[in-house]
Amino acid sequence: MEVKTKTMEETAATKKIIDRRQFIKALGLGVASLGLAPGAMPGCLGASQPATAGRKGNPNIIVIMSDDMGFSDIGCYGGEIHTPNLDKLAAGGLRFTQFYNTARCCPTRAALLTGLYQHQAGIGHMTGDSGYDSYRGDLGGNCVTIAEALKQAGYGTYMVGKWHVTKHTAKDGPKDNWPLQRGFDKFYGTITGAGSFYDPTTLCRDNTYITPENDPEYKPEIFYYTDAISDNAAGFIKDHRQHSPDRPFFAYVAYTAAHWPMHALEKDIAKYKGKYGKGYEYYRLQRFERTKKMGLISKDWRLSPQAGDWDEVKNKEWEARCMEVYAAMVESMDRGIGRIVAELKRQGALDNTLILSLQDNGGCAEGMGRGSDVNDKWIGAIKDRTPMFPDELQPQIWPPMKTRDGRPVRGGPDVMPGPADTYIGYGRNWANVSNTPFREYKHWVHEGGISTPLIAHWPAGIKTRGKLCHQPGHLIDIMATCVDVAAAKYPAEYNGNKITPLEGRSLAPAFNNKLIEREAIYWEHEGNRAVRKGKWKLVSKHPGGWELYDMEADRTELNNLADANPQKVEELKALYEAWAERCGVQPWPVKKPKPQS
Ligand SMILES: [Ca+2]
Repeated sequence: MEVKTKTMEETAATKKIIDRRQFIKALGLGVASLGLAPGAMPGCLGASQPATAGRKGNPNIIVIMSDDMGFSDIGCYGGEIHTPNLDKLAAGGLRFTQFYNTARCCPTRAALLTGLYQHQAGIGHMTGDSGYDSYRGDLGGNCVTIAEALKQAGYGTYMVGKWHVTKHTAKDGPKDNWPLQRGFDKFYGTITGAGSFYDPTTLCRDNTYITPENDPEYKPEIFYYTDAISDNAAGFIKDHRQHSPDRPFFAYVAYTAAHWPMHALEKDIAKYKGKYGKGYEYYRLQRFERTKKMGLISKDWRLSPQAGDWDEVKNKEWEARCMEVYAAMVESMDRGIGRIVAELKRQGALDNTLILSLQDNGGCAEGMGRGSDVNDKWIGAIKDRTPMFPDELQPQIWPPMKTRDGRPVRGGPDVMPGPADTYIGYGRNWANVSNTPFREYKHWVHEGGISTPLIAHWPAGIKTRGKLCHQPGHLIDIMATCVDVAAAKYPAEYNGNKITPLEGRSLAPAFNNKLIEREAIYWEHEGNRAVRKGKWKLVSKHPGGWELYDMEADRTELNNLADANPQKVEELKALYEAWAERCGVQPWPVKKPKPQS
């Protein structure tokens, strides 16, 4: 029997929503009456309807994030990869052209989940502890996650996929910073940052480590992590409807596609066979032209320098195969997103669900598994080649490791990527294609490292179809947006801890053709630094000096104006330094503090 009694939290949340509506009504300020004429704000084209038009109740919110993908990979951002489901969300929603992440997995997740810059949230670098509160490698007690904030407003909260914001991954270690202890009602996914798609290490349901073979709740014919994420996300949304039909939900779906290793099912790779034989430059030029034509970038910007010469690639079949598998990984994810959307449609909930889809950093130039000597180290290290027991956890993030049926995992240019016994990255030159038209990669804070698509789809809240928003935004805005549209409260105190004030700005005004007011956006990762204020960006690649770019004239960062405009350099540098001091950024490489005597 369905339990109809509302919890105290729900009742309080409902009261707050009613209070807020009555307040708005009393002021005669229906959000509609605040609407500007279309195009009134040059930053955001075409949105003409209020964010709350036609809404009944607060929306469900789904944040979908993928891993290690470039600005122009998906179809609706100029890519040749088949992503019909994301394209459909874009066609029915709003695409941001200048949305930013932090250039790396852990800091992006920390900033997204908390609405703070990553250093403020305790993840100044990755999950190592450098001895400072801003570099604990663990979410701090001074921040709340979106789940913790929305739970207070009566939301069901679910997480599926990659967590990667805690240093504690031991089976019996502390779990204070695992999803269930940070506000999520249910969790299916991985605690750490990478692994085999056929046997992900730290695979977990709620607080318990599991394997692809011993999970009674998910028994697919073939285990493939991307499918597992999609299916479990759709399952949580289905269960939520069944058990809590009167409450909205928040779901955070963090795919590991298309992070290395290049792992995809053969039937999906087959579709791309021979598709990348024309080499890097051909696809970069195609993407460059399409992104211009689609209005995602200015026609005046020049294309960033080409990495890699296809004519000089020795093993073209292998090199092309790396990108074929990458494309298959992205398409598998897109198909899974289609299954999540189908579940919302089945419930009649798509209309009042805000879906935000983005990427955690730019295309990845790391050379994982690409050396011709990797197998010398990998294969011989696997002495025990017996199959693993169903309950036996995969201990390895990367090789040396074995498959569940006991085969050593291999790499290098003699091994075609895709199957479970391979572990290979797609390399710098394809990452350069992924990041078209921008410079640099994951790790760096030039535009190629930090630029991500952001699709916002919410029929009841965003009435324009297929428009572009050119206002800059950053991950820290996701929490602010969630709190705003959910009529939740970002707390000043939580669990007895004082909470650092929210850094981000709600994106909801952009849904309504209004300006998102902010002073500046900041980046620091591994000594790579940047600040963006209006059209100006000051950026430095560690250990180099400052470069200054006019992002309206030159977002591909090819014309350094630092010498021509030293005054602007000084102004932005002062802003950056004040921010770095305020957020606890340490000089790179971070040196552990001296012990107190
Ligand atoms: Ca990543």
